[in-house]
Amino acid sequence: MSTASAARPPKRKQRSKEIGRDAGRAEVARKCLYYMALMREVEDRIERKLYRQGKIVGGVYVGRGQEAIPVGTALHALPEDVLLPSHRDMAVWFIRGIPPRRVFAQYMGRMDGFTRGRDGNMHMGDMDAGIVSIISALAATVPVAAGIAMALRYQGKNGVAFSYFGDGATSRGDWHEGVNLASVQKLPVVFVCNNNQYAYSTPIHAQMACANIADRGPAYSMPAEIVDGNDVLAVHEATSRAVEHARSGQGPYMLECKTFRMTGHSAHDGADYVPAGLFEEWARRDPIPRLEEKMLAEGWTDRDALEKLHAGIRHEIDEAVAWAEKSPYPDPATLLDGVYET
Ligand SMILES: Cc1ncc(C[n+]2csc(CCOP(=O)(O)OP(=O)(O)O)c2C)c(N)n1
Ligand SMILES: [Mg+2]
Repeated sequence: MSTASAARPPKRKQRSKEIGRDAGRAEVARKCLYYMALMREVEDRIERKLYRQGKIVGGVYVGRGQEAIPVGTALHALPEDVLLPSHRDMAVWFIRGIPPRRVFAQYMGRMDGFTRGRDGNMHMGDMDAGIVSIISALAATVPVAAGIAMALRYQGKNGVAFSYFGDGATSRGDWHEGVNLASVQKLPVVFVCNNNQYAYSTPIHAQMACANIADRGPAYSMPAEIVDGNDVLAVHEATSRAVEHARSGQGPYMLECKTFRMTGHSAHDGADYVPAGLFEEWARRDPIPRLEEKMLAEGWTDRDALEKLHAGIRHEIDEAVAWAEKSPYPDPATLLDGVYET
């Protein structure tokens, strides 16, 4: 485009198209902010309040600082898609319509949790919402995602499987088997890696010899894209490419979302092995204030609306916790029901 034509004001039709596009981006940003802030609030309550009050019956692993990854990806999922979130992807549940109160009931071991009090943390799924339960052994869900994608194809559905995992999981054998199967069969899988640079206390350079997780993609002839995992709009945009590729029959696609775990591995881990200054450095890239700044700069929101949004979420979560605390514990006599085949 020449400088002269760039300086000319856009024609009316073009201008209204641009306004429409901007309104669309503003709407995506608002949805992203809501789900990221909701995930942060739910996990803060679990990790920093209920756990310390002794009300959580199992371990707690959160995605503080990584919210942009489940949010930016799962917002692209269609009803026929199946998602296999990992242990730092809580927003996936909310985006699929699961109310936070059920998640609180799950973590407190109550009957209204997904496992009816048989498990006290995130080993939960809901096939009605297209969410497969986490398998505790790292990477074990990756071949399952390939199998689900194969089943979707056999059934003549146009669904995509979303397979989530961390950097450490990519050094497990089953990760490679699952990715290989998806690749050779050209299965509709979007692989989403949260590269938070640590697997528990092991920094990534002590865990793998490649510089990037995406470097593993060419071994499987699979496109693999590196994304700023703290920029939710970038994750959202990259996911649209990944989903389009997978849904149109071209096979799997991997997104390596670079991020940082802004807390210990779990609620009982003080993370004193993380070099000084890294938490502060990554706090400055926190995806939530970062999106808020962007929205303010673009004129998509104002400070008042942001304050209302957070107050609304805090209120929603107060009610959800109160509801879950009223849910009963299971009757001890029934604890083995539905756990083993009798
Ligand atoms: C096969 C296996 N080994 C060890 C563990 C214990 N464990 C649970 S999470 C975790 C760290 C995983 O690191 P990564 O895959 O990078 O995910 P992140 O927790 O950083 O999101 C470990 C070692 C496990 N669940 N499964
Ligand atoms: Mg990790």
